[in-house]
Amino acid sequence: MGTTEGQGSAPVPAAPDRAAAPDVSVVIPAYNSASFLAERMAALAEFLDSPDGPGSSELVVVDDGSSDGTADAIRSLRFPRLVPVFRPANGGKFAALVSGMAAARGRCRVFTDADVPYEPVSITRMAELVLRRGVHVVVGDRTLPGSAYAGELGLVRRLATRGFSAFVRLFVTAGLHDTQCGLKAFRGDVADALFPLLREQGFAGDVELLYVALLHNLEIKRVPVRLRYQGRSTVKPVLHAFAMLESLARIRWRRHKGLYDSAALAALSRT
Ligand SMILES: Nc1nc2c(ncn2[C@@H]2O[C@H](COP(=O)(O)OP(=O)(O)OP(=O)(O)O)[C@@H](O)[C@H]2O)c(=O)[nH]1
Ligand SMILES: [Mg+2]
Repeated sequence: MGTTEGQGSAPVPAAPDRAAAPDVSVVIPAYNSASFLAERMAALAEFLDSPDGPGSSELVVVDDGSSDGTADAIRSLRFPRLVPVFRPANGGKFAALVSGMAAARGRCRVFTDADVPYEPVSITRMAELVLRRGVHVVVGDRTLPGSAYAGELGLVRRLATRGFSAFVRLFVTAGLHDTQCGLKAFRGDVADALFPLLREQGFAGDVELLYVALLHNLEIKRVPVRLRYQGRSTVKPVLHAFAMLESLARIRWRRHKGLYDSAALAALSRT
């Protein structure tokens, strides 16, 4: 008897996909990172699969329209659970994260930088909070006891970071001490609703993200992080202070226009 692939017997696509979702997606925005990407991704993948790792995982690596062969470097990565994403033009870190988060399926979604600057064991801590306790957002915080950070930086960078944090804390993110840490984690349903609302890039992207999370009364927890690699510093204190003021004005304007309204986030804050 010939098998009839009729309507009734055909496998149902789409929905079961979620059932196969990994515990954790690690999303990496990569811009002109070809020289170190393979090495850092291999080390990260090894950690994710180790007993210290966060459980089942996938690695989502996003090329942000790089000009140095980063896309080819991503194509050459050989992990079974790699999700490559290619953006045709450079859009900035958070544009890359929006694309990566949309492609990710994990019940917990973590992002960090392509050079994996923090000890990845924090990812496991964050995933526990998200997956076992249902926390909406977990942010790395370089000011918490157990963190290792400040002593390894130069004085100017340290003062710039402190001043910037104090400013943002005062005007934007209430009690959150470190808004800028490049390691953050989200419940999958929170990421799905939150990332499409974001417009800012670079340092303002982190502020916007937390602003929207606080606006919707999401639960935000902090975990300590340990810095392993310090990148070349792109922080220019004075220039960034002005750019920051502009970004803050844009964020307030968007809120005023209702661009951060989200029925999905409003519903999530009750779960
Ligand atoms: N600079 C930059 N980074 C991008 C862009 N798009 C994606 N990224 C990624 O965003 C992450 C952070 O970028 P970095 O340039 O290291 O910025 P940073 O860590 O804030 O600053 P450093 O202290 O200089 O390392 C990296 O993973 C980049 O590959 C972009 O358009 N510009
Ligand atoms: Mg960096």
